[in-house]
Amino acid sequence: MIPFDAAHRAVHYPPDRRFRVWIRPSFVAGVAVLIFAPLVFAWGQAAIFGLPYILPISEAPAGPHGFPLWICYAHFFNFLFLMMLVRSGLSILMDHPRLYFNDDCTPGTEWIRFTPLRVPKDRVWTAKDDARYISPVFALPGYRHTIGVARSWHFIDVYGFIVTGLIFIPLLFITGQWKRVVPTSWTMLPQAWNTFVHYANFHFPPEPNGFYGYNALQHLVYFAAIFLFAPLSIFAGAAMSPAMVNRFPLFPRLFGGRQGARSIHFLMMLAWCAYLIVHVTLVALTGFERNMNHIVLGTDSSRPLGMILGFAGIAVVIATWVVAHYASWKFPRLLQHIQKAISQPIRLATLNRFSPSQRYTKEQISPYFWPNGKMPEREDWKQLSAGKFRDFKLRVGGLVETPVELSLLDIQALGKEEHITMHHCIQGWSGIAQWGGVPMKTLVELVKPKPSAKTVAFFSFGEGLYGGTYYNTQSLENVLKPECLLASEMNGEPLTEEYGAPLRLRVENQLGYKMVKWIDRIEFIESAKQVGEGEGGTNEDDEYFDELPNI
Ligand SMILES: Nc1nc2c(c(=O)[nH]1)N[C@H]1C(S)=C(S)[C@@H](COP(=O)(O)O)O[C@H]1N2
Ligand SMILES: [Mo]
Repeated sequence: MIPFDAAHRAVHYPPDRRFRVWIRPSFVAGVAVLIFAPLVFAWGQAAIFGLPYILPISEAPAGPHGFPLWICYAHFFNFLFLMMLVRSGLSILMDHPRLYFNDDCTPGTEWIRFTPLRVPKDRVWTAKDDARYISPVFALPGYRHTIGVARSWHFIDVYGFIVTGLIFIPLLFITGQWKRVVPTSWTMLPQAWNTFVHYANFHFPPEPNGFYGYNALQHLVYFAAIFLFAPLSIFAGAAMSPAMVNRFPLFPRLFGGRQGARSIHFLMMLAWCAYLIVHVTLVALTGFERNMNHIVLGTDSSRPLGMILGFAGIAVVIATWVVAHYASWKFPRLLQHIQKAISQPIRLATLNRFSPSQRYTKEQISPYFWPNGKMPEREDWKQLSAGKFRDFKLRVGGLVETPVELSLLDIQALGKEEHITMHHCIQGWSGIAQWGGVPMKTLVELVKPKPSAKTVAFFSFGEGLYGGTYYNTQSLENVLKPECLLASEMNGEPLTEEYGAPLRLRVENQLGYKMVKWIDRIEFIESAKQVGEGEGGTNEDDEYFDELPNI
């Protein structure tokens, strides 16, 4: 259970809960043109030539028609999962309430922000400071900085959504039902336009019985939802994964980069919501009872049963939001473990095998890099920092043949590599920087882990969000991959206090919270279960983050 004590209230239920949306004016203008241009054409055409003729749709039950039960079930589960995805997605969004089309996420370059705040320039303003509150009426679990739990829901539901699709789409093609939603002739395009001209002029075109066929516009819109919105949403989501971006840097470029993918993922959410509103309105206006019998019961009658069961289905979906809200606060650990039980095996078999290999240039280095985490308050760190870390000794021990204590000079003598890489914070922002330091592989070879050592734990001078030493763990296998550095430099300069002096971890196929800043000591251990609450790190213990965040 998440205790709602003063510390948690300050994070999740802050005094400042204002909600503001700002959109860049040029973006508003662009969208207005995109919406109004077709409307103006449709009004002009109707005014000059009258409403266009629409080919009648055959009512004869030739070819695939009707709604088999698998379509009715797929329809219900899509609705259930999509609503959960939207609601948990909103919680995730509010943890970094700004969207960009540029990978550096410099404040002021966003095209939309959901915060009334401007980033102050006269003091450190971390990404966590920037997180905003959202009401649990709209988001799952809502409140502020609940991204760990929100991600558990988002992933559990996306597996549900994908499985529904993996059953639905093959069945469409096996049963011939695909002909009802895939355009089969070019004449459908002008017919769809003609139908649009009718709607745009507030005139209902002749309505075919949906049991046998849809009008051309409806046909195309269903096609778009299944074969365009769904894959685009899923692939734009995957293009935000650090493991994907670091192994296949070209993939996110399909979406205009890592932040482009995030923006498109959000715009797809808006597209789903717009679709839902128009779809439900038209279902209601074109013979509600009959339409509900089609999709709920799979029959073509006009009795009220389908409508009643349909409302019951909607009530069930709303009930899942209430249950999910309750579960989020009462059983966050269980949710985290369910998510892990599904995700971890999949990620170990897929994303985790990729070795990072990024190619960014000096010109791509971000002019701004969001800081995150709580600056250490420990006296020894402050004194070490005052002495430029000349007296600092990194202790490396645990299950190793040769425990060592290394000064920064000793570490420098081990060699240096530099990589320009993209950082991904779980909250959503990214940034490109050049990191310099000794490869973790060199350190591992120096200390010679014993065969039982499978995990490396990094302990910080700093504290976690709710206090206690900040730590995180990595599998030994992962720190041996290329690009994993014990970094002492950022953009060619020694690490500053803010960015993790004297040492920080860089492990590019994972999210930012796995990269401990202000490293005090390193310990080789058997399993992450031996440290803290055993979930993999401070954020995993206290904020319900994933232990293996390749996404
Ligand atoms: N010690 C410590 N390390 C930490 C954190 C922290 O809170 N404490 N935050 C992590 C998170 S969430 C991120 S995104 C990165 C941020 O690194 P940056 O400040 O260089 O952007 O540091 C990670 N390392
Ligand atoms: Mo982060």
